[in-house]
Amino acid sequence: MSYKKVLTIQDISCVGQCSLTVALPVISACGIETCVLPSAVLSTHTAGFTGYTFRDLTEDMPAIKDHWVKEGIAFDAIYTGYLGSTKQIDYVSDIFDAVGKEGALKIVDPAMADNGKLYYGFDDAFVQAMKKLCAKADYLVPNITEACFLTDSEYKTEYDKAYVDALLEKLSALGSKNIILTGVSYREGKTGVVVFEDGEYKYYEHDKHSKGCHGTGDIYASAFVGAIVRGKSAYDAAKIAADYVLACIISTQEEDNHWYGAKFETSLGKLIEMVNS
Ligand code: PXL
Repeated sequence: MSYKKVLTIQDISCVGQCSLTVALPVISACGIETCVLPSAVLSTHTAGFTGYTFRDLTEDMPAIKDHWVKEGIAFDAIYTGYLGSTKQIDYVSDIFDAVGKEGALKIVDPAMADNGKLYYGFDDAFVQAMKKLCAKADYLVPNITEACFLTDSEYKTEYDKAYVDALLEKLSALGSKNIILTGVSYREGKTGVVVFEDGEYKYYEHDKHSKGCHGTGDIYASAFVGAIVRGKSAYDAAKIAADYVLACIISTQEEDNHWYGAKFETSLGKLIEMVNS
């Protein structure tokens, strides 16, 4: 197996099982060197906690990049998650160009919305900037809500295949090469992911657990990155990530008050097995 080096750019939420505290262990568990560029440090994530601290690291980003360029440091893949401002999106775009090896994979999780709403602190200017970053993505990993914001489409909780196909067409018109659309549910009790690769759609459906958990989008994207960088096809990586997230949700549901994140740690063994098989 060739040893790969990935850079992931997102915040550190010190407590809350999301962003870098998920990406670092999950991608490392896949046997990949995982380097980080923290975009901000928060005491907790912003979904459900109040009064959290927020240390913005935007102005550190170009200096960190310049140092890496000087040292000749480059990455096989770059994966971006939650970013705190439109300026950070511009910096990330430069980082893609400056420290990606020839043919480096760019994976963009446009982490900014869920359940029909933007996360606290995001606005239309951020959505417009994120559209531009999507153009650089080899793999774009949005949920349905993010897909709607990125394509100026109406958010629906009930829809058919024609609605999903239209979202995918519009997302690919933004310039993303391949799209993994998560949380696509066509019938009661089931959900799944659509993989749109080289103009072809494939759907992977699995059981839906009624109590959703916060942070599953970050777990999904991190596991997808781990599997795709280890050489799996987009469909296999999307399936591995879906099966892993489902295992995380099931173990989290055993406890009533674990509302702020999913217990991704206890299923890492299963992820490692799937990535190595
Ligand atoms: O899980 C996405 C995420 C990441 N980072 C921070 C967040 C959220 C979602 O709310 O608040 C700080």
